[in-house]
Amino acid sequence: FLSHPNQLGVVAVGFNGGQMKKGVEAAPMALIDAGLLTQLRDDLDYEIHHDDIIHYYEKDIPAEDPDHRNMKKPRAVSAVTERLSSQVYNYAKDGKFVLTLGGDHSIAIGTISGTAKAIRERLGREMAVIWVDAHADLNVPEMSPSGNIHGMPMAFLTRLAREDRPDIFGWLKDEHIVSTRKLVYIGLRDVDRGEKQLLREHGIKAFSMHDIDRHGIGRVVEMALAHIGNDTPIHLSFDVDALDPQWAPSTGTPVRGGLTLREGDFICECVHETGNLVAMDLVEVNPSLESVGAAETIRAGCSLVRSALGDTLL
Ligand code: 5AB
Ligand code: MN
Ligand code: MN
Ligand code: MN
Repeated sequence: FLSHPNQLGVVAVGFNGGQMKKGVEAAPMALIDAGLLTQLRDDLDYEIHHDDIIHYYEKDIPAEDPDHRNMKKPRAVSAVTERLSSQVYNYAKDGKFVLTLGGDHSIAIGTISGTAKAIRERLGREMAVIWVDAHADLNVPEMSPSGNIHGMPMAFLTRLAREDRPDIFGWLKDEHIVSTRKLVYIGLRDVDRGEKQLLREHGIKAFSMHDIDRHGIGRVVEMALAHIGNDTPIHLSFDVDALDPQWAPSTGTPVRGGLTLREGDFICECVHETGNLVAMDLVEVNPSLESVGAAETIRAGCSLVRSALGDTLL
């Protein structure tokens, strides 16, 4: 599905407004300083397209941003993700792979809407999303326990949540939307009541840590990919908190009992092997939390991205 499989558009998003903890905006810089892009170029032979800017979107962030429908900083998140959506779209419409380094997970509203639109226009197809996370990030604003938008992106992207105000996600149009049938979760273990109900009601495919314990990661990934079908473009959105805090302690909402780094890498490798991956997000790395674990979390993040881009041994 890529016209230029070895060309990589990179967007570095230093945004933290989808949640309350400072530090996640420093992740793209930390990942790049750790050598991620150099590795992708020198070891995996990608041609990197990057403006060499970490985008903080200062100009897009309004001074006044009162809560709306229980959402915190709704105008800031909306404005930033709207800009990000067109940045991602511009790479994806050329048939380049798009790698986005976050940032908190609210930025997926921008990345996924951008690729979904480009894939529709370029290929006339609906894209699938594989969401690897401890959380479902499917809260409709009114039912969110925190009001933090990083817990809501999939609700807006599937239209389970809707808002018509143009300055608060009203810019999301039909071409940006992902079908609940084309969404698959892996790694869930901390899902809110309302989210569980939505998963059931809409028959959304979800593989929890329980499923992984029962079937093993190999079988779970096989079932996830079978659900999507083998001729569908895939956007992989990877929240580093899917990994167990043992491998990724430096993240805003850690939950014990998660994936090993090897299981995370394995998911990425298998998705790469389909040949259908068109975009990836790596989000929620927060280098300022758990100073001891920051380097390890960054290394884990780099490993996941390399795996998704084809770094297999043989
Ligand atoms: B993350 C929680 N469900 O809505 C909420 O890290 C946590 O992007 C959301 O997955 C975690 O606040 C968002 C309790
Ligand atoms: Mn999460
Ligand atoms: Mn998340
Ligand atoms: Mn988190």
